[in-house]
Amino acid sequence: MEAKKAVKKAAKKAAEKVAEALGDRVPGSPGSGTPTVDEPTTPVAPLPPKSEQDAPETVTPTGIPTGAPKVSKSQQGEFLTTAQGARLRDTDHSLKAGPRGPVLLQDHHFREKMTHFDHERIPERVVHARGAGAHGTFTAYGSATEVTKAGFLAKGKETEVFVRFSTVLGSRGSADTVRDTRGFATKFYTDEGTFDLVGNNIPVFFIQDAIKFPDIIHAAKWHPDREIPQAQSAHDTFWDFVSLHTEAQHHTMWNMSDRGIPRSYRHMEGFGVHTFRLVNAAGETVLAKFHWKPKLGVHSLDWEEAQIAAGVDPDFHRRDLYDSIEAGAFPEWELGLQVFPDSEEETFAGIDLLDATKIVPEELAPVQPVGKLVLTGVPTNFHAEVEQVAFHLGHLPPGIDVTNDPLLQGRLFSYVDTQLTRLGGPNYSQIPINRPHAPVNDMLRDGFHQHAVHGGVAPYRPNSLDGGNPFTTDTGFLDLPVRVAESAKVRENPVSFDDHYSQVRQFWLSMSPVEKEHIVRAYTFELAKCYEQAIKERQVQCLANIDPVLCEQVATGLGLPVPEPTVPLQDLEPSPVLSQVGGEWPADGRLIGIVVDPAAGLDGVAEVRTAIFNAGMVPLVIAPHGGEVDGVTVQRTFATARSIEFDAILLAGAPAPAPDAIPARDAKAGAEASVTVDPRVLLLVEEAWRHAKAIGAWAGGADVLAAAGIAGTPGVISADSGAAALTELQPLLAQHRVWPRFPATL
Ligand code: HDD
Repeated sequence: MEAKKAVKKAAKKAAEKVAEALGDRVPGSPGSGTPTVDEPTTPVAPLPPKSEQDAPETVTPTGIPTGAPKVSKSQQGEFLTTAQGARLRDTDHSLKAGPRGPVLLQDHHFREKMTHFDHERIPERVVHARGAGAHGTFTAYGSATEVTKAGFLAKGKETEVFVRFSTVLGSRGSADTVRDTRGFATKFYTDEGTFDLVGNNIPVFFIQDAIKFPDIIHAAKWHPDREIPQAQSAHDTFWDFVSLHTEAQHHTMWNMSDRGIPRSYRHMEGFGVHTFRLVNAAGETVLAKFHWKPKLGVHSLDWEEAQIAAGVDPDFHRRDLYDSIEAGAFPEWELGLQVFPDSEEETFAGIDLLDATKIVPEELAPVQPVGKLVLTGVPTNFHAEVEQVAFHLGHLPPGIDVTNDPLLQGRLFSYVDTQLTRLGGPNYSQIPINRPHAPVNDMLRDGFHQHAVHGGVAPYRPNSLDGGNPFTTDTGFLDLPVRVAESAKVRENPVSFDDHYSQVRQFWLSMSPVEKEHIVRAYTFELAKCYEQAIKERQVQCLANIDPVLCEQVATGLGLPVPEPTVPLQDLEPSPVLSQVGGEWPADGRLIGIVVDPAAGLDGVAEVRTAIFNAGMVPLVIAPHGGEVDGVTVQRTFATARSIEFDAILLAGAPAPAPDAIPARDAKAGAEASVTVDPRVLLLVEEAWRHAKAIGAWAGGADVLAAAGIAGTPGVISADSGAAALTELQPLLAQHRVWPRFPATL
């Protein structure tokens, strides 16, 4: 009893001492500089968890329960805590020996906060570091069941997916619109295990054998001495490699075409590239290539537009993806298959199906649609989902198997291997975004970042201690018993891999004149950025082996002689489907800028905005200042708007130069101009015109067309009202660009 009293007395004395030391700095007391809420001395029940804070494995971002057990939960509730859940009084001041310090080592909250921050970053992907991802659903048409037993391709079956798009060469923070190949990787969380289709927007690859992957990437990425250029192929080492290693010429031609600068991820095709082997329920096999066909068609940026975007909005593609999903213009693709007989030679129409530098033209083997992908959910947390997602070509469900394509075979090693460094160990498939939606019952144990609490004592087979569990099953994944050719071990390619030029020429011959013009300009630009004369000359020799006109044009641009071809030119039948020009596609989610002149009033602007919304597009009002104009909300000002953001421009007025147009360039006055227009509006219109975008005007807007000197040119509309201008504009948008405006001389 006495002892208890003494303890109480000592505790009281200690408390008085603390109070005396703290004085008016008692947290929560007036003037203490710390929050005045009662918490945590008067605890209040934490708020119920917010639904979006549920563990990602239980509910997908589109709100569909995955049925997985609730094993982890992200942060929730009202009160700030330590990582251990202890509530905190203060997170703004270090614990110091008096207000002027020094800081005490014992400040465990400081150390926890800082240590965690210091380790927030993980290594970026060695390739495809820059990317964006989204959630969605794949719905199968059932048309593939004849050739594959994969359950997710059965009629009407819906499967959750996560897609990550990327560039290849740049670092995580690099610009989206650089000239490069784009990654198109899809994770299907199927009931029979995850299927990863890890493709690109280009159907061929630089190399035929994976052992050369480090070489092409070393050549294409920055120079090792100064780590420049960033996210560019326009430099010596890239062109050194592709001109010496001519199997790369086909992929390079695609890169130099408009496919290398997509308008957005929504406007890209995707290709599984390799040939896969499919097996149906009867055990019959076929060879097949996977294709993604965008609902909105394949469209590209203009090269100048891409360059401006890289500075003005480096996140152009990422923003487009997320904005379109949030606007309800859900990106959509059809998955299609090109199917070939599973012959012993593994060729089709003379094309070696194991050569990843070759396509099979769609005119020879049509792409048959087997399902639809719709992206509907943006990530909740970029790091947790987009950064940590890990794809692997070996993630295959029953019904889909690999072939002996030597590029594919090497990839089967690389993707798991790279995650060990990037995601810190072998348990990355337990990270929420990577967790299969099929039940998992493996015998993999322990390792860094092990999250599972495995029961049982016998993670081995056979066992008699865990009731023999788990069992194998005959319905599981079957490695197809494909015959392996009898041969000596060699480091050699088949002879059929030797043709490096015929399909490159076929691509060139399949392009429209304007696309050919763009290809010439791209090669000329990129090679002109090289310093080494020998490299330029060697690549020009490669162009001579593709086409004399292409070679002559580029050589002239570089000031080089035109060489003779060193291989016979082969004229394969052109494949018109490779061209982007000539079709019509939906304009869903396209951005229409509307320039207004507050001084002249906003006649017809509200009406045209509604009409744009109703057409499934997004209107953005551009005015001299922010806020509202005549009750209409302004989304962009003359200071923030740049032409690259808009797919078309409508002009509702001719705003005079505003005071903030400084540093003022002289407002340009066209020959017929009767008014002086704000120079930024003129720049906007001039760029839109140069990039072959549709431009419409009504009321005072027609004066801008006159001031820019573009009235009456193709794709420039002058109408009586905004609604009439929009009606004339829509067919132009369906064709993506006003093609006749590009000077095409080829
Ligand atoms: Fe690869 C990432 C696509 C050949 C090695 N690759 C990666 C990504 C895509 C592709 C889209 C990004 C995945 C993501 O978003 O996380 N890669 C391809 C295509 C190829 C190809 C379509 C040829 C047809 N790749 C290829 C080869 C190798 C690799 C030949 C090596 C043998 N790729 C990798 C990698 C990466 C990768 C190093 C880096 C990050 C990652 O895997 O997860 O393992």
